[in-house]
Amino acid sequence: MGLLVLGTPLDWPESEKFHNYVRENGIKQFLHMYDSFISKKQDVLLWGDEIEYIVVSMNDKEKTARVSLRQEEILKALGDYEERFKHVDFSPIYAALKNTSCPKRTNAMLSEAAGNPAAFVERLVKENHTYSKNETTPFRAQFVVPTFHPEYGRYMLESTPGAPYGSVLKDFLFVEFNMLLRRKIIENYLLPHEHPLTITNFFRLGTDHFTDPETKADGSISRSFFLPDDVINTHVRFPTLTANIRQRRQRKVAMNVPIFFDKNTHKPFRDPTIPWNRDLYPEDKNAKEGAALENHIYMDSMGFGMGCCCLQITFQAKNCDEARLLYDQLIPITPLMLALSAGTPAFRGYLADQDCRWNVIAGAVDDRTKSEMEYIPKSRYDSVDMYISNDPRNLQEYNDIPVVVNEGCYEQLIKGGIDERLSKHMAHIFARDPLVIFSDNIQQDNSMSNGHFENLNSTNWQSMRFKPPPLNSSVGWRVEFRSMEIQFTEFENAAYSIFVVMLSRAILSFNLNFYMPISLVDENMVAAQARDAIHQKKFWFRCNPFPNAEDPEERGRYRQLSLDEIFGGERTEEGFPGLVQIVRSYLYSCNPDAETLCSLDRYLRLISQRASGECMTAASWIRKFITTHPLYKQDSVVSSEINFDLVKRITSIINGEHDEDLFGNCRC
Ligand code: GSH
Repeated sequence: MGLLVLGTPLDWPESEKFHNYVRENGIKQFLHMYDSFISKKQDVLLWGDEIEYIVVSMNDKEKTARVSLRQEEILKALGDYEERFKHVDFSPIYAALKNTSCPKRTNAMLSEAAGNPAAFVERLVKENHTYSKNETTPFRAQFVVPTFHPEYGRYMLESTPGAPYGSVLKDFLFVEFNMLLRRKIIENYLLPHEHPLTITNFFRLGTDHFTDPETKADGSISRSFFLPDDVINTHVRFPTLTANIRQRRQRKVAMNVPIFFDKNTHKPFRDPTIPWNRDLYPEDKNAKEGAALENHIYMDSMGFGMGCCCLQITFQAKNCDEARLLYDQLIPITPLMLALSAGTPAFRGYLADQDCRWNVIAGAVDDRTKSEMEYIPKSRYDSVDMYISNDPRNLQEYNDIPVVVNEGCYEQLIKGGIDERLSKHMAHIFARDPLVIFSDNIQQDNSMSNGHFENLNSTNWQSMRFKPPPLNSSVGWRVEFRSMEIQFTEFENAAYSIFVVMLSRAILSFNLNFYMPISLVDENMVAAQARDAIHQKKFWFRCNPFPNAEDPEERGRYRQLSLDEIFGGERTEEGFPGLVQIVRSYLYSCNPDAETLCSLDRYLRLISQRASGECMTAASWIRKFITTHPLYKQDSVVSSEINFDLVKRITSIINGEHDEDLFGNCRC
């Protein structure tokens, strides 16, 4: 989540008058950025993660778990914290942690450090903890306190490390600590009954009594049957996005996730919780007129999607060309990591017959009108439509799905000297309308501002995002990897992040080629979301990504493999060695010391074991918890009691309790 602009947003009919103006000037801003930065070379490889949380309020007496709507207060306190401690050198904390192998002690130390890092460091120094900055903390963020940001849901928080991680292997050792420190800092500002959970969605979002404080679903912004407007972040950007998507679309958003049919689920399933006859807003008739499907869980508001949490990684590349190549090479990896991180088997209090959030968010911000749906194939939140690198390995035949562009913008880009592929990509992003325009921010100096450009780039939420350098900063060309679902623990979130980062390094240093027709990547995106995709689905994959693949026989060889084969290898002589093995080779090529190797090995083992099914994905684990709960009636319903016990159990796991199903022997 970038900086939030203050001001007055235009309502939809008013904002429509400025769409072309915003687009034209957005392109001018892009051209200015491009010209200013294209020759900027040799940035260092940096990266960072973003973690999203759902704050849950527990009531042990009533046995309820609800989402807590205290985002503003919590963020205000976290902002004060950042201000107060921004000059504290955190390196002694990381150094002390590195010498602690016991997770319980790590937890206790981090809780203490999070409360008052200055006092904690003082104590460490007094107790004469020796540490050498150079040896123990290559992580660049010595003096940077983690940062916290708002997100769509008023029960959500987001955190980032505070400064990017560098390219040395040793930095990886600080990732998990940094993530844990962030959670501990948040915990300091919560009430005793609140917990910051890293779960992809709240299992009973949009059911009865699911918020604390209690609210009613009758708001005019989303006009949802189920989600009160009070669950939307109150910053004007978010209600405006919500209302404008609905208005542009000329009806409410509609997501229908197939219900998981269990023994006692009524067949056909016609959801008894839908207030079919409500007559509060004109959109109330949408459901009856076909928006709500039989045998599905129907959702009708942006919050069901953007109220989900994910794990995102942003990389800074050396230069624009490298960013474009990395963007392309990671596109085929996005569905694989989505499947491996699956964590969303329940929506609105029902078990679903799918495991991921992806298509729900896609539907939640789908602003296309009925007629546009006939010629614009995807929502503005969806998988990438085209590769953008000028690398000779990016063959035209791989770009085999329609890419809708704004012709005017395309011409403007070409005239501005941008090559065909990048022009097409940007004109594709600019084919959408700007969703929120602030009246006081229309006039911008295109050489000083990138507001109009960002307006569109940041509301095209695709599985990868290409980000030019912002003006007036030292930040370079970046790409964002956006498909992963958030995991319960720092151990897992560190493992998934580090795996993707190491894979990106392996891609660049071994010059790997994962290109394949983008239509097949899209097929994989569908497969990734299936229930138990690990065991049930196969994924298109280029099995010889190595540079010797010039031979025409090798070219274009993609086959369907299981995730176990893709990550763990095909286990035949000629077969694909597996992504984990490729990452291991990269790791060894960096000559790691034993400590680094041992630490990173835990992460690689988790990735392998998740892909093989030895360890469960969060989605399978949650599903098993629900279906084996003594109060579960085999009717697909996640009752309030089951939800409470589930949240309790996840909280204990986050706090260090071992779970064989999730971690096998990896989290030690
Ligand atoms: N939580 C989302 C997911 O699970 O994929 C990702 C976060 C996201 O896209 N947030 C929206 C946004 O616009 C909030 S409406 N973020 C700012 C951005 O993408 O630049």
